[in-house]
Amino acid sequence: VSGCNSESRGALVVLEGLDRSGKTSQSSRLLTYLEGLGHSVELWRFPDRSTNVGQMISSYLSNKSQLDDHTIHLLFSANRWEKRSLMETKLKTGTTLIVDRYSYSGVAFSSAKGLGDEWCKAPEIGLLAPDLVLYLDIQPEKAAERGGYGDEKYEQLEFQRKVAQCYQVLHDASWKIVDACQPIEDIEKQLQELVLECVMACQKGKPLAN
Ligand code: DGP
Ligand code: NA
Ligand code: NA
Repeated sequence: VSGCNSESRGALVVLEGLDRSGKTSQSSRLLTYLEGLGHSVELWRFPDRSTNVGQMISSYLSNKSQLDDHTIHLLFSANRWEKRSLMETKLKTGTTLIVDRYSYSGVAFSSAKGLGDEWCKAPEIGLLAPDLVLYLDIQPEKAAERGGYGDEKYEQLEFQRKVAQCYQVLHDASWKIVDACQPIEDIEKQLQELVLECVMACQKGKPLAN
């Protein structure tokens, strides 16, 4: 199998990190990069605020509604589940997905509130496993300096400190930790290399896992 053969599958690449770590701009740079190489690629993000569940999440994040911590946790997870079959179809038909946040955000943000790790992980079981997780590593204090936070619920230094600690215990073999305080083009270059290597491995038949 060579190049962008339609028989080969796409890669599931996830970007994770604290708020203001640069995930969103690096995700779109990756999209442009892979498109430029002629790959079939889409940029996704979670929460996907366009669905009914996503609108409930959005309302919660902007403090327009209040929900119990467990309830919102399950909604974030449901929001990933409602995109699972489309995700699988895309990957199997050769489209690479660059995904801005995924299950690791789900576990890190809820365990930062004090919910148990195992309970937080349970609803994520059976979602597709990323081929590569790019963690944009930044100190919470540095992130907070970046033009300040917006007014969404979790954008507070004290809480982001807890989230950072929770992320630290989540990393597994699929993770690559990238220093998010480097110049933006340096980060971009590193991510490009990592993603290209991953896309190639998937094209060569690396199996898709749950
Ligand atoms: P974003 O649109 O990437 O800025 O995400 C919105 C906020 O929601 C951000 O503070 C991270 C948080 N978040 C993303 N995914 C989850 C999740 O699955 N669970 C929880 N509790 N928070 C999440
Ligand atoms: Na945010
Ligand atoms: Na973001």
